[in-house]
Amino acid sequence: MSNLKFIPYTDFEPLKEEEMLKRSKEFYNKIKKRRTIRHFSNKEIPIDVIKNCILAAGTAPNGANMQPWSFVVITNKAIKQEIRTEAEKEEHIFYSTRATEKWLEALEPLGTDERKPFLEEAPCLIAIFSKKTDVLPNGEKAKQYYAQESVGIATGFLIVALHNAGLVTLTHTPSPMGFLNKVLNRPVYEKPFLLLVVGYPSENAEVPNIHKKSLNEIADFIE
Ligand code: IYR
Repeated sequence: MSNLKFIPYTDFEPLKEEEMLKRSKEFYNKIKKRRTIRHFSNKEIPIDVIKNCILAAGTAPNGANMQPWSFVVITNKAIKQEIRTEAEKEEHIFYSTRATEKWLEALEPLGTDERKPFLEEAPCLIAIFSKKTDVLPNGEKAKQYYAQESVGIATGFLIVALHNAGLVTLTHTPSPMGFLNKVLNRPVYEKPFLLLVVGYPSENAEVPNIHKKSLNEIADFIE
């Protein structure tokens, strides 16, 4: 690495409009095949694929380049079991008391409930933590900027990278997720952001018959 404060950006690849159109369409056609999966096979994942996808996530734009994230990859059976037990405790309270009638109604098409067998069945869990502050190598504390936004963007990158690598994911958000600090032995300044379940769909995996909004519904063009 050079010591220059700024270096020329030479990685930009100019494209013809036709090619831009083609690539944007191809990408949309690929990403629209991504589905949140709740039925996983127990087939193991090559760990190097996960490592590459996390490297891709780590390229996300973020506040003051502080990269306020930690990705904890769990393939250990006993830890996955412990996470399932703790998540199901929270989910039981969520589904029986915390969630409003309206919220449960909104979840109905997804068919979710308090049972989370995929936390044990899937080969890999990635717990994503957002750092409110970080500890520098000299032991000093450093405030992080836009940590939630940054980690959200990095998580998006990760989900896309995993989809592109031929894997499926479930963005799981047991709430509250404080148990992840305990189970995974993470410092208090790391806040659990979400738990990504990663693997392959089981043979008979099904997905809810739901649809994405049209362009008109999600975008306005002001010229
Ligand atoms: N965390 C619960 C409930 C849940 C909430 C939303 I918003 C979802 O899109 C899906 C589930 C669960 O995982 O079951």
